[in-house]
Amino acid sequence: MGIVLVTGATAGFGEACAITFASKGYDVIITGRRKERLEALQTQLTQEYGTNVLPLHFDVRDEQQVADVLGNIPEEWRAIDVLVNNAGLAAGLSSIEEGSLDDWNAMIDTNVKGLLYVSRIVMPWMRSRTSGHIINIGSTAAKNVYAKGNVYCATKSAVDAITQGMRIDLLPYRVKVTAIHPGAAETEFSIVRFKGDEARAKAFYEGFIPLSAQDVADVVYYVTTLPAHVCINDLVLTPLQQANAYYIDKN
Ligand code: NDP
Ligand code: 8X3
Repeated sequence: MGIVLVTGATAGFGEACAITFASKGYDVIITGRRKERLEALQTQLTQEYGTNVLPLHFDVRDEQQVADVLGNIPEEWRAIDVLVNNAGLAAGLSSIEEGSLDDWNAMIDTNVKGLLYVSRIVMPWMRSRTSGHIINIGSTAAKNVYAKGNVYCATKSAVDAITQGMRIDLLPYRVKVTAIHPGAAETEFSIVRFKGDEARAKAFYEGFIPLSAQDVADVVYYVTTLPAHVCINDLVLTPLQQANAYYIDKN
C-alpha cells in the first residue's frame, strides 16, 4: 500500500492515525519520546494487522537527534508516501504578559521548529520520487486567536503559513501538501496543557461532544484517498457544537 510516517504516535491523533493507516495496509513509521508506548504500539500493529513497523525514538525539538535518527533510517523505509506532521502541544493558558518562557519555547520548538526539522529530512526523499503527501496538523487555533491562546495560536498560524509555503515549493515535484485543522478533541492535549491537572482538562470538554482522536484520524486518512490529481489544501473540522476556535455552544 505504501509507507506512512506519523510523528507523535504515542498518544491522541498520532496513535489513532498509526492504527488507521496500519489497518488499511500501510507500513508505518511511528515516532515519539515515550519509548515504551512506541514499543507497545509496534506490538499491537504487528499482531493485529501484520504491519511492518519502524519505531523511532526522538524529541522533535532536538535538531541533531532528528537528523541522526530519522536521517539514517534504512533505504527501504525512505520511500515515504505520507508524512503526518502531528507531534505538538499547547503548554499553559495564560495572558501573554504572564506567559512562561519555558512554555513558549516548548510550543515554538515543537510545533514549528520540530515540524520543520522532520520535514527537512523527508521532503528531499519525496522530491526525488516526485511523489508524496505531507499532512500538517494545524488547529482551529491557526484560524482564530482566542483569549490566552496567544503563543499556541501563533505556532499553529505558523503551521498554516509553512503548509502554504511547502505547497508552492513542492509543486514542481508533485508532492501534495494538506493542512488539517481540528477543533476541540479529547486526547491528552489538555492534560498536557494544564500540566497534569486531569480535572481541569476534563472540565474543558464538559457540555459538548468533542472530536475523538479517531474522528481526526479518519479525516487524515480520507485526504490520502483522493485521485492523484486532487489535493485538499486546507481542511477545518470541529465538533458540531463548536463554530470556531473561541465559540463552543455548551449544553
Ligand atoms: P496528545 O497530547 O494526545 O499527543 C501529542 C503527541 O505529540 C504525543 O504522541 C507526544 O509524544 C508528541 N510530542 C509532543 N511533544 C513532542 C516532542 N518534543 N517530540 C516528539 N513528540 C512529541 O495531543 P493531540 O493528539 O491532541 O495533539 C496532536 C496534535 O494535534 C498537536 O500538534 C496539537 O497541537 C494538535 N491539535 C490538537 C487538538 C485537540 O483539541 N486535541 C485540536 C487541534 C490541533 P511523546 O510525549 O511521547 O513525545
Ligand atoms: C487545540 C484546539 O481550541 O484547545 O488546537 O486550542 S484548542
